[in-house]
Amino acid sequence: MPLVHQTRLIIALDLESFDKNVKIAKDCAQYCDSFKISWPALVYGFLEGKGNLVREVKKASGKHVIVDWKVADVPHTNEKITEMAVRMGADGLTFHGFMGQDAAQPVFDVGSSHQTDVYLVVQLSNPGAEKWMSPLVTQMCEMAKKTAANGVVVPGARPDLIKKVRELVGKECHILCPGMGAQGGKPGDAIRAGADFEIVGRSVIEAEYPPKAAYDIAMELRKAQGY
Ligand code: 3DU
Repeated sequence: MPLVHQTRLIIALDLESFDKNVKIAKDCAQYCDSFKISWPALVYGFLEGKGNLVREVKKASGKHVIVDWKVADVPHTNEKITEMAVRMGADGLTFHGFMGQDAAQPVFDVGSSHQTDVYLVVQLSNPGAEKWMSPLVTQMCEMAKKTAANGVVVPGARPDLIKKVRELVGKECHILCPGMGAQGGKPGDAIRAGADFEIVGRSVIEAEYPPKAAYDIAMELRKAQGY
């Protein structure tokens, strides 16, 4: 299933409960374009003996699901990890480019042969990433462009960086931005700076009523597009 622009919101299902993550997916599906599942959420599901959270979220919501594994290993291991994401039912997978083209290539190859989107993490949104990852931004964008990655992940509270990345990757490559809400980014600001999607976790999943929180953010994203 492709990631399409509708609400522009991606919800990060990071709760430590399989059932709660699935319930949020069901209740919030109409207000977002995709759900993102991190390592901890997926592992909690297995520890709880509940099985494959990716499939359950897809079943409950009918939405695109991204597995946020931020793959960063040697080539043959990256190939196996990507195959596992495909078998779990992922529509998208995140990975790092800093381990080089040879290690990134199997992620692209396996992903594209199964219509699973691959999203290259250009820079993480924590302050420490500035030191280690910002010197590589241009090279990471070049790699994303050369290998036709479906998208890149860029800090949402950095409009200057979003604009720079857009210039480097072009219009076809999706820009996905975490760091909105709980990490300080104001919902809508990343879209205004040229991003395609904003990723929001705690501001939705820890809200008293998650569908209302998701609806409110989706409305902010509409405003940011000038509607
Ligand atoms: O801060 P929030 O609760 O809105 O969650 C953000 C999610 O996005 C969370 O799953 C985190 O692991 C992920 N993420 C970042 O926060 C920053 C990145 O650069 C990449 C992913």
